[in-house]
Amino acid sequence: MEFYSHMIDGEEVASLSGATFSSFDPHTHQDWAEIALGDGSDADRAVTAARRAFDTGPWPRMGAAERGRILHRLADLIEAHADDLGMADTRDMGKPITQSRGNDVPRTAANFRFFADHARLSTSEAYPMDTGHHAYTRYGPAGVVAAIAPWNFPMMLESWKVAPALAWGNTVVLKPAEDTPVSATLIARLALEAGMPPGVFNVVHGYGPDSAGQALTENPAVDRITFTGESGTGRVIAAAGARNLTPVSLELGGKGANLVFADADLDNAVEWSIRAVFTNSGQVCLAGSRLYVQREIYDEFLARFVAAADAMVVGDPKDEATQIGPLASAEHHAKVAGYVDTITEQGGTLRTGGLGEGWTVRPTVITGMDHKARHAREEIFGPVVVVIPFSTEAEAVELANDTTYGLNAMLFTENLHRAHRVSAALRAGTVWVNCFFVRDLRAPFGGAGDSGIGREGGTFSREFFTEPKAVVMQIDEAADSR
Ligand code: TXE
Repeated sequence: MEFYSHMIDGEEVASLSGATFSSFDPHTHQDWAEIALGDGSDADRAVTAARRAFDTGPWPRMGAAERGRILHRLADLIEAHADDLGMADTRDMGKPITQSRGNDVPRTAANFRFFADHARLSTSEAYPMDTGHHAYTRYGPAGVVAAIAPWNFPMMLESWKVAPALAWGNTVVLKPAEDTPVSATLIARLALEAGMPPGVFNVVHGYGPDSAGQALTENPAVDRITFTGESGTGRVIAAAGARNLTPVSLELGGKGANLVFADADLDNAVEWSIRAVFTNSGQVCLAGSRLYVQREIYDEFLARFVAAADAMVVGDPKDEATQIGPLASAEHHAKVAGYVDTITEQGGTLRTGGLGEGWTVRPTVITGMDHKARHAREEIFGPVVVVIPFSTEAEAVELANDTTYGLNAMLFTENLHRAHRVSAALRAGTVWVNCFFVRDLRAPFGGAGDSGIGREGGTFSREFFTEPKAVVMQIDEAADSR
């Protein structure tokens, strides 16, 4: 088994305690990598390195163009190592290789490229004053950023945090999820190779509570905490941030509503609705796991949807033909299996799917269930969808908004007016019309309610990862100094 250590101050180091843990392959059910198990002392060591690199090192001072060149070199290296990186996430969490290598690797590289260019090309506001003064905004780096990541899109979600933080001149300590540690160490190695100075991008491995994750959120030398994960964990992290008055950005769970209107292009609606809920075996905060279909087309849509779900290939995630791999861990499989086992008890009918071999769950379609049932309200985070009919547009919007989450929604219609009207009425951070998962990295990303606090992406990331400063200058000597 290969050993993957922390990356602290440009060095691959073991934990101070010498402790390790294993990463488990959810398809083979075997340990496949040994990882340094960090605790508070390792997290503190990484924060000290990041602090020093920020306070005295070249990174915050070299300017966005030079940082951008290094980040583009890192993106080149990520693309060149697509096979290793893709396989690391596939072995760590069971994501089909075509998705990790074919989607997550290019999107990781794209995150570094986008934020490198965004920081370099960014403008700031000027405020001409009629008092003989001139004011403008300077966006300086915030300092040391703690990034705490989940396991469902390991390298992609890590880069979504790390790339803007670095592009704006911050230094970073990343704690990847304990289920998916390997790709973070691989990318930290590539960052050094790309020319990033030591201490700028640190990785510390470990668990959350009473471990490296919690220590990062409590360290007063951390200036920003960015977290993606479960809503309950987000509350704990927000409370830790509040104690030090450290700003937090939280991207939490979701229970995406997908509204299919009778005037939709059915082929398109079926294709995207399948992707919306079964991509990454449903382990997606954005999953369209509540599917509301207008009564006029309900039977026809359902028949096509079930047939498409049935046709999906479930199996070994290393096989190029596989569309659905195992769920990420034994614990997570047990959670999802708990929902599958209680479909009838909750008043539902299983139309297709159910538990598969090993830790797989076949694309599972439920009908007949009330909108208030647990399966239709709670984030299952597996390939499980509840299909519910609706009659009117107003009813569809009411059902969609009847949730504590507010991350995203999808709607399918060929009626332009309806598309805009319903998009405006939905309580969600992102609304996709006639598509799913398409991202413009300039657009805000995040959610309302239990789905989080704040937005990231483009200037929204700039707001979070910088400390904006107002500079007011007297430009007219005779200025009235009111
Ligand atoms: O998430 P956690 P878990 C949902 C999904 C899943 C459930 C639990 O439903 O079944 O959450 O998954 C770190 N201080 N999502 O347990 O606990 C932890 O080490 C600091 C939705 O994996 O939120 C890991 O790095 N850090 C989600 C990260 O937080 C802490 C994606 C996520 O772990 C911490 C993943 C603490 N006190 C799961 N506690 C989404 N929104 O996409 C934990 N961590």
